Amino acid sequence: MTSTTGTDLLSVDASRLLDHLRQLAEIGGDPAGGITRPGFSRAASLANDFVAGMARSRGLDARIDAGGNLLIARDGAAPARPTLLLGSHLDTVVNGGWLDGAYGVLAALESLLTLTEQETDLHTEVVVVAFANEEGALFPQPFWGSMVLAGMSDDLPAAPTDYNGNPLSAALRRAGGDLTNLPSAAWPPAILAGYLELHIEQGPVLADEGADVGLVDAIVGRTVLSVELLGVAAHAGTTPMRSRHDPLVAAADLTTFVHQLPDGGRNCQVATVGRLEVEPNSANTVPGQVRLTVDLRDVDPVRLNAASEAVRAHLHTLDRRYGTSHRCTLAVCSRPAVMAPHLRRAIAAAASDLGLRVRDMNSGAGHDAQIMATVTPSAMIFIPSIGGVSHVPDENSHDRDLVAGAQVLLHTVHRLVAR
Ligand code: HGY
Ligand code: MN
Ligand code: MN
Repeated sequence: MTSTTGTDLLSVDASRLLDHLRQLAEIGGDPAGGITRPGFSRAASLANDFVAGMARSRGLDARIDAGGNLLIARDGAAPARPTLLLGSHLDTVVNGGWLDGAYGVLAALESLLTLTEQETDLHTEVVVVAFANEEGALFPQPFWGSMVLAGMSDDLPAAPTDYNGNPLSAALRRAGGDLTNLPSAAWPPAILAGYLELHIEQGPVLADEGADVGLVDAIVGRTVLSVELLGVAAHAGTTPMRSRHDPLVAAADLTTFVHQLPDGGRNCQVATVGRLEVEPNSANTVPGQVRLTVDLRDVDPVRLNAASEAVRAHLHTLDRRYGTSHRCTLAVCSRPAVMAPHLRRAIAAAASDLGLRVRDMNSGAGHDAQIMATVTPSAMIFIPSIGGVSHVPDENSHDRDLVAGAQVLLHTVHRLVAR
């Protein structure tokens, strides 16, 4: 095998990357469409097993840490050596796409394989990470794995459960982790040389503008409020309209209020009611209780907080208007993150060497990179999403963009860690 001095000969194995992506997409296929591989589900463990098996078959080490993260390193990599982490996540939302997260993990693995096969001399170790439960689709603690690795496990619930009340402890043990030993999975910031995440844009900007690569400058902060609206269940036929306390009508009012919050950018950037559960959910019973989520996002923490306060104030208005009551808890609170300028410069230089058109942009989606940015310089590379869609079965990107993004990652890593 010849070693490479410059980056001109450096290239990912495009067919290997695309094959790996398509094989991984077979895991968690959902008859209702797309991929359903929620964090800590059996499908998510099968995805970890697939990627770990592939890495081991090519001579790399692969292990699961106490938080359930998959870590892949060169054989015998010194754990105490400064390390550049590359990664993303393998879990998905329900009926999600084949690239959200998976692309970043497999492209990171492709970088590590290429550098190893070409015997590139590295002054800094490179480790690939597939973070556990980034989405929070079953266990509603998104960014679980990156928070554990970043040493933030104290900010996670002590006894987390899934949406059905099942404890995480058993599911995490099945996934190879250990809820009683999370601190052992934290990396000392001193050995972290940085974190890079390659990801699909999940929006329309790059495709609309004909850019090849998105250079992320900031990632939005995200607040998710878990809301319960409490009314009085009653017979749908015999209960007069004037005496009803219907939480579903209040929920409809709240959903419209949330939808209008962004109001052309005056408040937070985007606001969404994405989950709604009605009880008893019976055609001939006035609902007694509604549970819903309010997802608010903005790059400015002040605007994000103002939007959250506006929702809380409106809940009291609903109580008076509909004779209902409410409970509101903070389910997710991730801070906005600014990406590291020196890593962004390395990405821009790599993309320029490859003759690719780069576009600076914010990320409207949340990512593990915003958690990692709290402990080490972090940066993200986006590629175009066809039709700008994601978190749906139609999520897709062109092969040429999938390969180009992986090349940018590889060349960026080479610039940062090769002697
Ligand atoms: O919700 C998000 O923005 C990310 O996909 N977890
Ligand atoms: Mn996602
Ligand atoms: Mn993602």
